[in-house]
Amino acid sequence: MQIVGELINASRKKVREDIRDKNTEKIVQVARDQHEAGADFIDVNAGIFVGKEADYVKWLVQTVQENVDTPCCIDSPDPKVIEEAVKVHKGIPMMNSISLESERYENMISVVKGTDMKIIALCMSDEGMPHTKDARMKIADKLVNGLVKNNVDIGNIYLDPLVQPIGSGDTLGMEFLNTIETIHHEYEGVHTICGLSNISYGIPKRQFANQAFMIMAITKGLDSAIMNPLDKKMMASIIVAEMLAGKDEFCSNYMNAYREGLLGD
Ligand code: THG
Repeated sequence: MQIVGELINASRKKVREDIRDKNTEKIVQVARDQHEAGADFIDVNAGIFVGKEADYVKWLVQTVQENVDTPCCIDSPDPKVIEEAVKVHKGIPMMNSISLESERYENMISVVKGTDMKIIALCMSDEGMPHTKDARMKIADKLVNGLVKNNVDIGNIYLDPLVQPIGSGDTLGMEFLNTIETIHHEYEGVHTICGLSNISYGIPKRQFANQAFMIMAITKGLDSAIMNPLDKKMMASIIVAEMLAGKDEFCSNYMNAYREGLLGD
């Protein structure tokens, strides 16, 4: 599982002020904690600062990269913000995200075409957020074809079918999971990713639901996630589920995690 640490996001009350005040020490700590917990990318999102988003995102990219050896996942719906942040990013970033919404699509394509960036592509169009597997797959097909046509390597595409709260419809969990399975069946080499915690929005014991949903998604082939890497039970759930799904040769990750005390009591 490729893990994108989600904690540097201005929608979180805990870091909002640290971003607004450009508190280097606090931001570096959140980046370092996530890196040490196993994050492969550090998501940076300053979307709530309208008009100042590009300035904050650039500062976040530079602050993270000057102190932690991890690429960033630049999280913004605004192509200009992504373009500016990519310019200050060292090495290969992940960009979050393109979608099939026409204006966003056209502008994002010109930022990513022919590059080596890892690209999150949301299954969303001008008609809004799809609820079924079939509606998602129609969008996924156009996104994959469009990106490949613009010289993006298939292995750099991360399709995000978009998780929706189970409380708003009892079919939404399985429609999402079946989309993950079909994507891996149809497009060999494409990655899947999601912000998983949306599944539990509005219900109690959210972590419990998030962990169960992660395990279910791993059985369908989910190979990346935007999540909180400091959630130890979630990290342990991923390790055991990947072993059981046949993604851990000789159970070596599992045994290493056990020896390091990462599987809990
Ligand atoms: N797909 C993609 N990108 C995404 C998302 C997605 N980026 C943003 C988001 N969804 C994933 N990131 C976060 C970051 C923090 C939190 C949730 C998702 C979080 N939420 C608390 C909660 O929900 O209770 C609120 C915390 C607070 O208010 O302080 O921590 O789906 N491609």
